[in-house]
Amino acid sequence: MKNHLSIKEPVFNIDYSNGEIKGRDVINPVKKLKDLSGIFEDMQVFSKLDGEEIIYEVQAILPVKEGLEGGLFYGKTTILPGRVGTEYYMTKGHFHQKADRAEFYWGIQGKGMLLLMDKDRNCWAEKMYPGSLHYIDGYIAHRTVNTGDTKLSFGACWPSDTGHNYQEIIDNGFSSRIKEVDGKPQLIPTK
Ligand code: S6P
Ligand code: ZN
Repeated sequence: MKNHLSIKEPVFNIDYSNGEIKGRDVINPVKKLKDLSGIFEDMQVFSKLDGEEIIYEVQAILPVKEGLEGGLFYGKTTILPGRVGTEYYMTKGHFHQKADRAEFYWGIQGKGMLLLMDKDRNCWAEKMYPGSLHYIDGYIAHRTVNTGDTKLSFGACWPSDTGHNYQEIIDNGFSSRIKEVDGKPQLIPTK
């Protein structure tokens, strides 16, 4: 067989200042406030806000078909700064569909918290900042929260057969929430 020697440019590039991915076939789902109904605790405040406001954006590279075993997916999430009442802007959060699949997160810009919850609904949080690195074990629900006044961006890498279980969080939520109390972020039990 003929060996085609060649040196190629990488398929993707990352801007280290904000995590932005450049390359082919990068998908870019956007979550607006209206997509996050039932996620924030204060429904009254939520209902008065502009549903068209963007809360977070994801850029993701899915090089193989979703569900295929053995591949990896890569994503960058940016959460805007803001709050619904005292609760900071955050992602929907999920367990993994194949619940034993783990994931890495790492902080890129801004500051926030990674909210984690095990199957027994015990919650804890890890601080996120540029350079923070987080191993999210299987069976652990995860949600990210922007506790700063600038954008929070973080990277993620997870197996391509992971899938996402959002329903469990829509039905039962997290047992704790990150709210601003006395001017600083605190982990508060859900009402
Ligand atoms: C995927 C990974 C992230 C999130 C993203 C948005 O396993 O955890 O890319 O999808 O941060 O959060 P969510 O909860 O809306 O999927
Ligand atoms: Zn995940």
